[in-house]
Amino acid sequence: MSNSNEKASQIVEGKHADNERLKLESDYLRGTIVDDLSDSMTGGFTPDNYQLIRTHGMYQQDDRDIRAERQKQKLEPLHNVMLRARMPGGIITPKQWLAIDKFSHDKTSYGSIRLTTRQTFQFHGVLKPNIKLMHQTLNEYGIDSIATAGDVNRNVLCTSNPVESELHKESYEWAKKISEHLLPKTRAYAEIWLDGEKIEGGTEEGDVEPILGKSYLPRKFKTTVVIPPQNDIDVHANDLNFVAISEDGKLVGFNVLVGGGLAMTHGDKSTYPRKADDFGFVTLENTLAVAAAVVTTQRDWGNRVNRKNAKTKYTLDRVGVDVFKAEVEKRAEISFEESRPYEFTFRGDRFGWVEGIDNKHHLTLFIENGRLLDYPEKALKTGVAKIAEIHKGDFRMTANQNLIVAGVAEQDKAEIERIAREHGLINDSHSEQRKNSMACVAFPTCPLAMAEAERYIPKLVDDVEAILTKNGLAEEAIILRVTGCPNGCGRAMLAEIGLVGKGPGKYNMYLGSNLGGTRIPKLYKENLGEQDILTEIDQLSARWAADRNKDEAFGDFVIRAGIVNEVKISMRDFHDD
Ligand code: SRM
Ligand code: SF4
Repeated sequence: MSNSNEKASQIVEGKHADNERLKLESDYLRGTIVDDLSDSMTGGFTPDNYQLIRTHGMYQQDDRDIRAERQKQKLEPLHNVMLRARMPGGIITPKQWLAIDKFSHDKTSYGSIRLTTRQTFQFHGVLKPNIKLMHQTLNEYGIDSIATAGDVNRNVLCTSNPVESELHKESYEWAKKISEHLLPKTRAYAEIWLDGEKIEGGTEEGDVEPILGKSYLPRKFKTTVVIPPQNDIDVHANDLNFVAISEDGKLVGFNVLVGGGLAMTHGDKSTYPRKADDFGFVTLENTLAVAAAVVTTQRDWGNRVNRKNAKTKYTLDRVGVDVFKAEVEKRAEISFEESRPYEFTFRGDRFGWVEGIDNKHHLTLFIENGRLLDYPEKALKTGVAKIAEIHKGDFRMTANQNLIVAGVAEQDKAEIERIAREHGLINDSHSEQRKNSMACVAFPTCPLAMAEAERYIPKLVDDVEAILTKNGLAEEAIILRVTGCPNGCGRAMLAEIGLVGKGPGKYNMYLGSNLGGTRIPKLYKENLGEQDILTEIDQLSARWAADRNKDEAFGDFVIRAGIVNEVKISMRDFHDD
């Protein structure tokens, strides 16, 4: 650890945000959640517990489509919770899938499963009387939701399709190890949801939570393991990334990237999306120590006064990358070696069948916005459940909200494909544009949504497809992402065209990320309505078609053509005019 003088200079002085009080007073994330559960007068939780249940993987929500109507009837909002599971690397077995399929059907108000941009699933609309049952059902099938939200290290991502090679398998094992290592150690989750025996919290900081501490982290923290050249998990959205480096097909260690993050607040220039910085290479035996050192440095130096500037990306810009890195080396008792060469060239999923080195087959299904539901014309959710009934391998949720049916034997391929086609899970008419488009959840469940996203993008993509075809670009695709507010859950801040919700039907348009996801886009126009967006995309894509260099991607073109300036250093360039 650093000496106290050095440490003091890195700490932001001032009155701590209220979340700090509630974490500290929570007795290691217990709060009074148990009392709230037995209060049948309300469907919701008291304000402190409203925050604390996040660390157990739940958010209190209500259906915004019916909020005004209930208010008119003098009813409280129809409170329910959204659950987000912990699934490092996104792997789920058919047995587990069938259990979550049944629960979502029987016990949630929307009846859907939502695959997220962080390789897991969410249930929306679970009423209070079903919450404990939900955790117990998941637990029976080996699933939990510990630390998938709140000021902790979240679900650890890993590049999808891990059985494709030994390297994938090893990397996935590391994602699990890192997840376990950084997980809260408190028994609060087991006690509250699984009726585990009550264990007294430690008396001194560190007894119970040696890595996270009694006040946990200043803000959410996100970690990945990524296997270049694929950057499907979008490293630059994450606080801590381990880039797999191999020699002769064997994993030898990781390049460590620290300080990525995409959120901002409209009108607040102290907030911005930022790329992660390269700290250097570490060998496998030092990986967990480095993970803990980055987390504890952010724990001790992160801004606990202003939550808007509390993430690791701001800590790095405040104290300096070199100072932060030196502290990590000191705490982990290592010296980073020079980074090993690698390149990210793509981020999309590889749809259809691919064959692994183990002679097994893997089928990637495109799930629009990750929403698995039985629509009148296509029973997507039933289709996946039917596959789960006969599938002998496993499923992998991707960070692009898609689903891989993994580890299929040659003789089972035809039947799985038949079921998938019959239920609309394979649709050969889906364009490259649709497969490269993504949106966050937004309305009606997200309380922070300013504009539609998931419900808007299918029609937007229809229109963009028509525009591209008109401009002679039918075979091309632009990475297009929509988020309902500037928090950036659909990762619009790493899109070639990113639309960020500003108000109902209004979006800011950002341009200029690249195919590898290593460039932050720049604001192009503000407050565009849906028709303005199409007009802009029409004009921009026509210019791209006419003036592009051979094979030049849209995001590279808009920068070369001077349509927007390149964002090299976010703190300096993102908000300049
Ligand atoms: Fe997110 C908050 C949904 C990925 C940045 N996010 C929310 C909440 C929980 C709203 C809330 O706080 O009440 C949204 C719930 C909507 C709903 O009804 O389901 C929500 N975020 C999502 C998901 C489901 C979007 C999706 O369509 O898949 C993703 C769940 C991931 C998971 O499984 O853990 C999701 N969120 C992201 C990402 C993308 C990523 O991590 O790759 C980001 C940007 C990256 C980053 O963190 O910088 C992201 N979400 C946020 C933020 C802004 C954080 C910040 O730094 O300020 C918030 C709001 C907050 O934390 O205050 C937020
Ligand atoms: Fe909600 Fe905003 Fe995240 Fe979309 S980006 S899910 S609107 S918080």
